[in-house]
Amino acid sequence: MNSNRTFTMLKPDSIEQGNMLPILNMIENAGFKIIALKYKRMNREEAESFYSVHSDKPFFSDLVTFMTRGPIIAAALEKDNAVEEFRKLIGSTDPLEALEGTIRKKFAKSKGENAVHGSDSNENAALRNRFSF
Ligand code: FUP
Repeated sequence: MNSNRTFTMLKPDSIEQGNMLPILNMIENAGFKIIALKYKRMNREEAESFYSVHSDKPFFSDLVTFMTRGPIIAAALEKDNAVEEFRKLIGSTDPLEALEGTIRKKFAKSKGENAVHGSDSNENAALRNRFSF
């Protein structure tokens, strides 16, 4: 199904490095409408639950520590075929593999601290609860 909504988080590294406005600009310039936005700090329980699909991976503990070390921006975005279009805009998980013009190419420092999250499926129902959108 081609959903017209997706979900993003600007991760703690983006906020720490003063990149939140440039990244939100890139998102808007790519034609996404920001229809909900929240600035918040996740606690460990929330981060563990958000990334529960990775709970058996060796990087899980570092990932949770990173995602809880400072505030994030969570946002719901709207555009035709939003999930796929936004994955293109953010680029590969590893910034070394991300294409020119993508958010991760420009702002991500490593595979772990990679600036932004973008849904890879339609997470909207669950997210409405998690972020009170
Ligand atoms: P993505 O969908 O591109 O955010 O990537 P994944 O769902 O595969 O991974 C989620 C997060 O786990 C990444 F954003 C960062 C972290 N991760 C690592 O730290 N190391 C890895 O090798 C893979 C992922």
